[in-house]
Amino acid sequence: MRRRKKVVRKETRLGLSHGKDEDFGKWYSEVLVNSEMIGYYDISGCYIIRHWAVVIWDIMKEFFDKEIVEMEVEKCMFHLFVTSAVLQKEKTHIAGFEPEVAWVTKAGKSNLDIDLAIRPTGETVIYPYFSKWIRNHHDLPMKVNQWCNVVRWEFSNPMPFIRSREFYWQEGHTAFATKEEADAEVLEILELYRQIYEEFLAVPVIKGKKSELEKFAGALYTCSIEAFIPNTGRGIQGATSHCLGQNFSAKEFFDITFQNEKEKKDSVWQNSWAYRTRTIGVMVMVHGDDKGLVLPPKVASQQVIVIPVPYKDANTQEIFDACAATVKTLRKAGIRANVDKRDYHTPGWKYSYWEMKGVPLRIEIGPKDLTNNQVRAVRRDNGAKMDLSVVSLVEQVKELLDKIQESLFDSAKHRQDACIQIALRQKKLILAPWCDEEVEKDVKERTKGDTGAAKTLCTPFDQPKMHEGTFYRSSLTCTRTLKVYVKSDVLNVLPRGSLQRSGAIGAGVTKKITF
Ligand code: 86X
Repeated sequence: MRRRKKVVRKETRLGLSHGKDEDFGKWYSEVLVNSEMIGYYDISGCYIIRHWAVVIWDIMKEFFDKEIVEMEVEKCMFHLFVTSAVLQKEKTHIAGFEPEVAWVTKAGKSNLDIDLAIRPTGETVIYPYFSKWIRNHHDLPMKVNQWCNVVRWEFSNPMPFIRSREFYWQEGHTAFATKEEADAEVLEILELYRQIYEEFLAVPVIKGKKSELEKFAGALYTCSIEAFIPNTGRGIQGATSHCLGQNFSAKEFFDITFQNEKEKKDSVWQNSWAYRTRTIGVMVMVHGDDKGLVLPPKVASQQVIVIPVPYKDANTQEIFDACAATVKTLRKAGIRANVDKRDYHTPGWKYSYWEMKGVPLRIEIGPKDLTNNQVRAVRRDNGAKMDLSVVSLVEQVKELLDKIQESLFDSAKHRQDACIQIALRQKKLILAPWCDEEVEKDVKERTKGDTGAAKTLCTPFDQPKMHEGTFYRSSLTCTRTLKVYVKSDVLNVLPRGSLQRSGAIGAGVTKKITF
């Protein structure tokens, strides 16, 4: 592997000691801590989410809340605790999750009469009340959403935002009279999730449907959006939107029934959907660099940081006044701008500090800029420098912020597309013809190991064209012939993971694709 210099700058001591391509895991946690997004806590898998990250979360939340209000989703706040009796109601659907449930068993020194689980997800907390509140078709649709924290005591290695034992999310739970309404909502919500990733976080995603094997066991079907982390070469689930069908509303589970228009009793059709603070982690992983965070302007807590650059003989007060005026002008135009007035740090130190924190645009104001009625702007994403005239500052800054947002997305999209191949090579997303569940299981089984198994992510709704008669062959050397043949026009995207190590997936596949 390529050796790289430490990026610690001598005069500032603010750099990172791990490069992104050198040790991705260490780079990631260092960036999060140094940029003041998270703090480590004394419980493994738990992290303090600090202001710099909370603001990003709030911006996404504001967008999402507004959109779901349009869809007439109501707000709610259900309880943190579930009794084991109620949790058991979902037994068949949550089988396999039990080891992750955290319990409260004591108050002070005395044992509780009944143990209380801390919600790992809201179904069991919410659906008994759906059962009570829904009586006839006038009560439908019923749509609720809550923003809350949940606890899942995961044992695989924790990672801030990506896999933590306590995390924040929104969970939406809805009930309809018909399957058609539920189907439509699944996609509507999925589109909002795409917008959050692509338009806010500038992270390209693939929308699609999970395989039977990878869907939520309680769902009729699960749709998801999948992102890609080039450094690990792995796909990551970005958010899910499930159609639960009538699985939970059935009599033997939560018994959520209504009188339909013909006065007949019927079970409701349900959906549930969620996205979590993982979104922030994915954004950091995709855009960050060796100088630290790179924030897309739309979610950046500060979009512009103004830095005074006083010179020995220059009029310092005048420079500070110009900085304050600049911030005022920008803020008036709705741009999140601030000035770093600290007089105990050099401008150079401040540059590194705000680069670490990922602020999209830096504006420097020195004596020469005052004379020329201009400011110096420096882009965080590509380091480009330019002089902006004070006269049209707002327009130019807005335009620059839009450009940064766009080019972050474009570059991430470019990197992702370059990694989608109909081949199984190095840290790639695999776009491969789908065979059947037997093969899906086989791939997962044979690739399991420390880097995680290659599992199908989703069937993308957008399907590339494949012509009748196309033959699918692996580009790998064949060591074992699989029973793979393509039965349908369905293509799945597989993360690369450890395929290379096992090296034989898809080998010798020569059957014809039938449409
Ligand atoms: C699955 C399914 C679903 C509502 C969503 O993905 C959207 C929002 N929930 C969640 N799931 C569990 O049901 C689950 C249950 C227990 Cl008991 C657990 F410990 C962990 C779980 N993880 C996921």
